[in-house]
Amino acid sequence: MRLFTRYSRVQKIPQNNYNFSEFVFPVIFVGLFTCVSVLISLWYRVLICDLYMYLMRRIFRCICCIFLIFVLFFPTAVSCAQNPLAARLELREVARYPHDVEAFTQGLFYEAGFLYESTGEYKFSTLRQVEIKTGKVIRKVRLPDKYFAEGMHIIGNKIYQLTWQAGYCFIYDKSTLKMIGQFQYKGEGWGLTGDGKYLIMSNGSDQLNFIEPSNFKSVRKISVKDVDAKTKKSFPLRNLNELEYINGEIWANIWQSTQIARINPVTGEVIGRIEFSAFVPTENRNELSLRWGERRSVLNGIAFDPQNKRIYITGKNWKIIYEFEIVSDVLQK
Ligand SMILES: [Ca+2]
Repeated sequence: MRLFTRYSRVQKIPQNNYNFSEFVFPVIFVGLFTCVSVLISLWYRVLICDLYMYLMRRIFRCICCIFLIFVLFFPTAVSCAQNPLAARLELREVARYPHDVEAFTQGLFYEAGFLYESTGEYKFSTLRQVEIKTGKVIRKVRLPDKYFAEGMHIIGNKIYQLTWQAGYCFIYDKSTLKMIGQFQYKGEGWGLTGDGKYLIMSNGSDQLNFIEPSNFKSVRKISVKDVDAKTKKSFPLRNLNELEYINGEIWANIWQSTQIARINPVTGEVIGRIEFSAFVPTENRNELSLRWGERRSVLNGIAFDPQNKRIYITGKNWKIIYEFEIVSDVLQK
């Protein structure tokens, strides 16, 4: 049963708007033709009769009009034509489930009808298995007070859980939630997902690190880049937080924003953004962290059920987990 009918459409990003070389040569050609026409008309103005001059004026005006129309409208037409993928994604909210408001969500993962969640903050960090429809915590382990848990991901029977600044990735046995190992890394840990072969980790910058799960060694890194809608210039997209690998794309929460970026895992280019501002619970909209003076209860948490093509979205201390179905989509390409 469809409980709600809100739609979340992909925000159209004018990246790769047009290939400059595709229209620069026609523009140069028309421009040169116009200049030559002007020179000819000036030459005849001096030497030739008035009738010919009259015809040349008419031709010149027509060429100017064509030139202006070409310059003004051609880039726009190409922009619409070359960005069909982002425009095609459409999500529909199909259900809302309760979410523990004490859960400072840092990682979310779907498997076999359950959600696995990593919650952060010192003294309150946990790893938990959650029943989706009731929000009931089935199993939970607490981390020592000195650790601030971050993103998590499951490969086989192993659960990988990052810590923020401690530099540890803890490994748990999924069937018992007992810690069975750990890796150390440099820098901060934020979000974690996997592409089926490697773990993919964010650290709050624009970098995504692909990591071999057996030894936690870095295999490669990508820099995530978006394009400014006004200036058309590329810029690094920083503050990448919770992650999810969804049918060949990396989806990333952008910290302190209400948007999720869809990222090409090979090039790091942002394919599109999804705006979730309409789904932020009222009580979480302006809540500021007393500790950091910034928005605290932000959108953070993406999980994907590949069998049913469902996406679960929540935020830090939100009381709701949203379930979306993919209505029309490039994910099923
Ligand atoms: Ca996730």
